[in-house]
Amino acid sequence: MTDGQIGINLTRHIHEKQKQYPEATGELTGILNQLAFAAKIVSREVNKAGLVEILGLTGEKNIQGEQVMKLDVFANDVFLNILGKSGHFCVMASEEEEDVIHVPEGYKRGRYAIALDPLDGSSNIDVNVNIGTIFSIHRRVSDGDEGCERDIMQAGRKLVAAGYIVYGSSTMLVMSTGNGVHGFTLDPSVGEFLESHTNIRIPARGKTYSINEGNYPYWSIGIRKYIDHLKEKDKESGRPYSGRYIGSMVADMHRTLLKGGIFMYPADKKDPKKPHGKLRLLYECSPMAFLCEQAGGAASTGNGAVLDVEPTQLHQRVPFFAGSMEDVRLVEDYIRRYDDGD
Ligand code: P6P
Repeated sequence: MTDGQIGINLTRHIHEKQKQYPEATGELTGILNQLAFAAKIVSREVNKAGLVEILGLTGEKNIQGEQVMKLDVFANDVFLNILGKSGHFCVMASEEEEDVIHVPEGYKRGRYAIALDPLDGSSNIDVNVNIGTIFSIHRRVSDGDEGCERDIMQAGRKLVAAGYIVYGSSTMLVMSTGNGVHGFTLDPSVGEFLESHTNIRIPARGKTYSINEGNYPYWSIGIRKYIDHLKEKDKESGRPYSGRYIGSMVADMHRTLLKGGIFMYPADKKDPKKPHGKLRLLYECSPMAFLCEQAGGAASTGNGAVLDVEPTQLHQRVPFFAGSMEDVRLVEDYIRRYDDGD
């Protein structure tokens, strides 16, 4: 971009895209702008977290039983307040809240429902590792005054929009409304998200794998054999792959979207309370799967597409394998060959 030439901001990008899709409503523009507004506020706090007391733990635990960092609480409050009063949503869901959240009294109930992980990877906050917000947006399906859980509990295949904000060396919003995946980088000097990554495409095959190897003893045979396969030397197929694991899903998935490879959180036998792995379907796996497929990649539970899973519980977890199409297909083959019937 030459000096003086202002990049396309989020609003203009969505407006341009909507020209191609007359059925799209102007409402998506409003929704994404509200998300961007909340993201700017959270970004400001995340970027100064190292300087102020906000880093401390609240001493409370969220419904997942995880220690809640103060920024978690702050991000949850900011997003739910701004989105709840935006007039776009009939109901909301958050990783930090046990039940769905209704729109405050006196505010319009809108035509959409949103599920959020307000600050994913928060255990990394105090070591200055990238963290992020993940969101998924469905059209309302219920009727009557209040929205309800049914509006949130829809298969990812029906998503209207999804994306994440990654708070790192820069703050980026990466999203899709079903017309490809696009990235916008926050320019703090003008307070705008400017288009920086147009039509992100995941390479068909990658060179890295991303998984918590500490869980190796608890994986199925198929997963262990697949990971062992990636470590074998084979020049022709570009193996051994390099391992890259940050432990913050948004950061690991951001790298996978841009560079290719495969990110995995399989089911494991480590915690009987989490037989399907650690990642949640509605506000982690579904939105990331939507982005992967929109970018030409794939996202699987190991036995089928994540986007085809019909949700049964608000905070349900699913095994997750996502990234380059060929890499995801290969891990599915290993699961079919060694684990089917498990
Ligand atoms: P583990 C962060 O707590 C998170 O939910 C994801 O962001 C991340 O991918 C995963 O958990 C890391 O889990 O068990 O490897 O520490």
